[in-house]
Amino acid sequence: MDREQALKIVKEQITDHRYVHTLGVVETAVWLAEKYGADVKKAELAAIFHDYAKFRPKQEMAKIIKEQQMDPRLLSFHSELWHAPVGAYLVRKEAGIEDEEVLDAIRFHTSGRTGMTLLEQVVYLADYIEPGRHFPGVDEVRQMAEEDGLQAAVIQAVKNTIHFLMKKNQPIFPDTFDTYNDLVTNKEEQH
Ligand code: DGI
Ligand code: FE
Ligand code: FE
Repeated sequence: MDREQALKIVKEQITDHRYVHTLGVVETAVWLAEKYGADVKKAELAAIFHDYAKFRPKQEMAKIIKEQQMDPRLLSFHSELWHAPVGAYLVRKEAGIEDEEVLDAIRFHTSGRTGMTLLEQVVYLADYIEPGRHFPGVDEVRQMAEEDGLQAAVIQAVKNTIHFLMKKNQPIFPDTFDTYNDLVTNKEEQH
């Protein structure tokens, strides 16, 4: 599927504000993919579709999580986490995207996971640092993405997310902690 076709499909699913965010993620994901040697076309496609399910009713998402036997723990955590795995499912079903690497980058764009691929890290980080994001710490992560390597920047982004959630007394989804532990543990081995 080409870029224009994909953007047209996504535009119908999300608000104008979220569409502008999506364009920012696309631009950033392409830049990161080029810089760090990920597949640029896959990064572009995953970025275009990453928030596809963001505005689906919670009930519909919960039903899909149960019926498709996704991680049942999702249902006891914040519904903000649901649009990522549900998005991967719906993007295959409704937009016909079959590439497993692209679907995994969508599936894990909110929580991350252990053993994140280069492509998954690119999309995760692009979502965090796209130009429309304005929150404390984002400039530091942007600079790290420029200078310190992909993995160092992803670690900082996960760390900030955990801090942010803890400050709000929100529970942390286990995959989010697992992502942090895994990346910190493997820091020396990967680049
Ligand atoms: O969809 P976006 O807003 O572009 O970004 P996202 O997919 O990274 O979702 C961010 C939201 O997900 C944000 O409100 C925080 C929430 N979130 C991320 N990780 C966790 C989480 N919420 C909980 N409760 N636990 C997590 O581990
Ligand atoms: Fe998202
Ligand atoms: Fe997003």
